[in-house]
Amino acid sequence: MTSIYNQILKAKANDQKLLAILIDPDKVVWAVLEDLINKINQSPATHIFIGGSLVENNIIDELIICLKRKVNLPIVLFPGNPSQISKEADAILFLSLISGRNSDYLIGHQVKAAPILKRTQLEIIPTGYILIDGGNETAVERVSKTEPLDRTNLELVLATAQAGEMLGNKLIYLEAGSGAKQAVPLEMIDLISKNTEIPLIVGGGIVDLLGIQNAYDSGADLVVIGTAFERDFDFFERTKQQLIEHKQ
Ligand code: 1GP
Repeated sequence: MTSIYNQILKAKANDQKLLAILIDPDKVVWAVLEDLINKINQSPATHIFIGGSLVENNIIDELIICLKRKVNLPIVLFPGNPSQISKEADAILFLSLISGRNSDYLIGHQVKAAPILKRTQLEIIPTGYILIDGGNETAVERVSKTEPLDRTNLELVLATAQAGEMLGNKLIYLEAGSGAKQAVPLEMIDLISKNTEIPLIVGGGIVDLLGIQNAYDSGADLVVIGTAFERDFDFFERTKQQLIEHKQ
């Protein structure tokens, strides 16, 4: 079986853009799970990401088992901490919060996670995770107790992404934070994508298909949509018209 990372590399090489729907297990309303699954199946999503900054309940395994029964997309963990590891998923973004200087999120949680991951078959994808100021305090900032990078300091963000690549990360994730007021600036996406080789994930505060398209056009290889889809399962349908009008 081709690994998920190899599929991402192949998509990048062929300029096929990818889209992940992020599901926060804490926010799943089980009564509407069928509806959620149907809408995912009708959406352009290529991946499902599972995770959240807190995830206080213990339902990740159950949720993934339910999703796998009915959705034929790779399920990738996007964990806030080692308690969010599930052997039921296909892969894990093994994140290092390289924009911050909190050692727990740079190496501490990873040390705790390593022996747990060794007992699973999960594909491990080392990911340099960079938090950018999105105009409001987001859960990542609060929970990780790290400062996001200034959205106007392109030089620092680029150096951080390049250091992440040199450290051997296989992906860079530019994150404005879930529910960010402002998404990652397009010029930042453009700069990082042109000056790093590894695939670029962009997420946080993207609220319509036009935002997704703009991120792709600027160089994002994979865009993550969380809040907008969580609030409205018809998100993709609803914003399609707007995109069509924009393109005319
Ligand atoms: C958060 O990048 C993701 O980690 C998605 O953000 O919830 O704002 O879409 P949103």
